[in-house]
Amino acid sequence: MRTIEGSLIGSGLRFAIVASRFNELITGRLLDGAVDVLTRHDVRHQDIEVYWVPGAWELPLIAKEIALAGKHDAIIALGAVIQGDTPHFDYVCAETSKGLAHVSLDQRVPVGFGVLTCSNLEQALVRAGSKSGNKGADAAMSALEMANVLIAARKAAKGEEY
Ligand code: INI
Repeated sequence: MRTIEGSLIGSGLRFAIVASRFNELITGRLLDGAVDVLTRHDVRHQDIEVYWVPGAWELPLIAKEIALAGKHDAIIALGAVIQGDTPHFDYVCAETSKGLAHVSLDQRVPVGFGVLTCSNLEQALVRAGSKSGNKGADAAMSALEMANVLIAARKAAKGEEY
C-alpha cells in the first residue's frame, strides 16, 4: 500500500490570494487569517500575492487569469456574500462557487474556497475570526495541503520519490 498526502510545509511555495472588497469588514479579516496561516507555515511574504476585486462575482475571472499565468502553487479566494431581500444572493453565490470550481478543475490548480455565504452580518462575523474560527485561515490551510498533495501526486504519477 502507498499513501499520498500533502504536508503542511509552505517553504518554497507561492500563493495568490484573491479578495473581494464587498463587505470588506469581513473579507479583510479573512485575508488576515489566510496570511497568518501561510506565514506560520513558512511561506515567505514575497511568495504571497494579494489581488483585490470588487465583489465575489468577480473572483473567478481574476483567479483564472492567475491560474493561466502558472506562477502560483495555489490560489485562495476570499469573499463574503450576505443575503438581502432579493434573489441576487443566490446568483452571486452560485456563479462564484461554480466559477471557482471551474478554474480549479480546468486549470488544475488548487483553489481554496474562502467565500462566506451568510444570512446576515452576524453569521459572517462569527466566521471571520471569532466564535466559528476564520474561514479565510481554513481556506489557506486547505490550499497549502492541496498544493503539496498535488506536487506529490504528480511525482507519484511519474514514478518519482514524493
Ligand atoms: N458581492 C459580494 O461579494 N457580497 C455580497 O453580499 C454582494 N451582494 O449582496 O450584492 C455582492 N454583490 C456584488 C457582486 O459580487 C458584483 O461585484 C457586482 O454585481 C458587480 O459585478
